[in-house]
This record gives sequence, structure tokens and C-alpha cells, in this order.
Amino acid sequence: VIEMKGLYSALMCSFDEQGQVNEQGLREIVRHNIDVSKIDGLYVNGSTGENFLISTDQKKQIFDIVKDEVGSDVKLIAQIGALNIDEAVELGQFATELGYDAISAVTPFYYKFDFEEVTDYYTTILENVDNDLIIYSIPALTGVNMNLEQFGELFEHEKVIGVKFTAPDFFLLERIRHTFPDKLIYSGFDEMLLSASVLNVDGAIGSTFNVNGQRAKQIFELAQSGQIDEAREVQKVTNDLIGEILDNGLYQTIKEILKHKDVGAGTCRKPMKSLTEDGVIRAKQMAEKYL
Ligand code: SI3
Repeated sequence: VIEMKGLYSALMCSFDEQGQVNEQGLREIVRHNIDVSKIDGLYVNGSTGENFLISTDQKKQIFDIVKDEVGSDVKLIAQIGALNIDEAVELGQFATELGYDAISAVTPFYYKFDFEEVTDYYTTILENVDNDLIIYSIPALTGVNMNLEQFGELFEHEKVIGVKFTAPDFFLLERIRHTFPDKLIYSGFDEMLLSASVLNVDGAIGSTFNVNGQRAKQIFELAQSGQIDEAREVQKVTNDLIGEILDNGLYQTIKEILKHKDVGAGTCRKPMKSLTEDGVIRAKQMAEKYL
């Protein structure tokens, strides 16, 4: 699992006005991440990829295009989690056949599943997909909160190699790190990257890395080498930017910043709204000020 460590962009996807995947735009986003953001890998079809707004065919199309563009330049994790367990398995098999290095699955959400049901979901995926799996825990969006013992139960399966931990719970994060030194932990909140890095996470997966990947890498590497004051400075500038992005509209603003970098990032899928004219101007100002 060592080779899976590092910083992954939660990949954005380019959509046209009709909501279709814009292949050329998607390829440009991938290239920007590799050539400019200098990330170690891509997390494909996560929240940032608007995964829960698109069809199964579109998810497959995106897995396909991204693998074709990346080849073996960087690591690839396929987020295949879905409420329809058959779809999750189908996507897991699809991405694995394409050569994705690992799969990841969001905890099943909406119906307030208990832990037995969550375990059954992961077991079904693991039994049917021949790949390593990273649990995707994001309680604020799923409502699924797991404790240390529950993570431990899921980690008992040797194909479960780690967790994408997107929660502001540093007590739990420290306990997981300490208890499971051999599992991979990816930090999920970009604005908390330094705090998570100090706790010795193995990497991070973030939406803002699509544009701010170089700073994220600096934060992670400075923290690893104990240069905390320097890392704090970079996190401060990063958080100035993230604050402005969140105020303006998260995914829309990242796409608009990419467009100012001549990357065909397209629009967001409905029901996500578009930026106002003022929002577009603010995104341009962010691109000029920070990137
Ligand atoms: O699945 C994904 O696309 C992610 O990795 C999501 C990632 O954790 C982001 N979370 C969400 C909900 O978008 C963060 O990168 C987040 O956008 C960022 O920290 C700003 O809050």
C-alpha cells in the first residue's frame, strides 16, 4: 500500500450545458492536475466529480476517459459507492478491469442504515470486486458516523486498505492512526490538511487540489519534515483561498478558476446552479491573486 500514499485531487468533471460529459474538457482537467497541480493521484467520481448527479453510463464514460488520459502517470482511485448495490459492484468491476489502482466506496446514505447494513454493503462489494478498497467516510453529507471499533471491524478485511476520512474529528483521527498503523488514512478536508498531516496521515484527497495542489503538497511535505511554522504559513494562504471559494460556491468556483487557466472545465450539473456575473468576476480575481 505504500505506493498509494500521497495527495490526490478529487477530480472535477467537465459537463456541457446539456449535462453531458465534455470529453476534451475532462482531459484538460486531468492534464492540469498532473502537469500544473503536480498531484500524486486522482480520486475519480467522488463528490467533487458530481458523481451522485449522473448516470451509470456517464460514470463509466468518466472512468474510461480518465484512465485513457492518465495511463500510468499517476495513481487512480475509483469511487464506486452507490445506493444501488448492483451499480456499486458493476462500477467496481468496470474500474478494476480498466486498471484502476484501488476502488473506494462512500458509506451507504439516505436510509439511515445501521452498522450491520453498512458492513453488508462493503462485504458485498469486496466479494464481487477483485481490488483493494478505501472506505469513504463523510458523515456531514451521509449522516453515517462510525466509531473506532466499527472502523476496526471493516479494517479486518485485508482488501480494505484504508479510509478517506472527511470529518473534523481529530480525536477519532488520532485514535484510528494510532490503532491501525498499517492502514492508509487520507485526510478529506483541505482546510484541515496541516492538522491532519501532523497526526501522520498518509495522504489527502481534496477538491481544491484541482487548482491549489502545489500548496497542498507543500503543507503535507513541510509537516512531514517537522517544519510546522512554514506549513502554517502555506495553510493560511490556502485557507484564505478556500474561504473565498466556499463563500462563492465550491465546485462552480473551482471550475471558473480552471477556466481562467484555459482549462475547459465546463459547468456543473443541475440542480447545481451557475455562478452569477459577480461570482465569475470574483473567481477570476481569486485566480489572479492566488494562482
Ligand atoms: O469525494 C470527493 O470529491 C472528495 O474528496 C471530497 C473532499 O473531501 C471535499 N469535500 C467535499 C464535500 O467536497 C473537500 O475537498 C472539500 O471540498 C474542501 O475541503 C472544501 O471544504
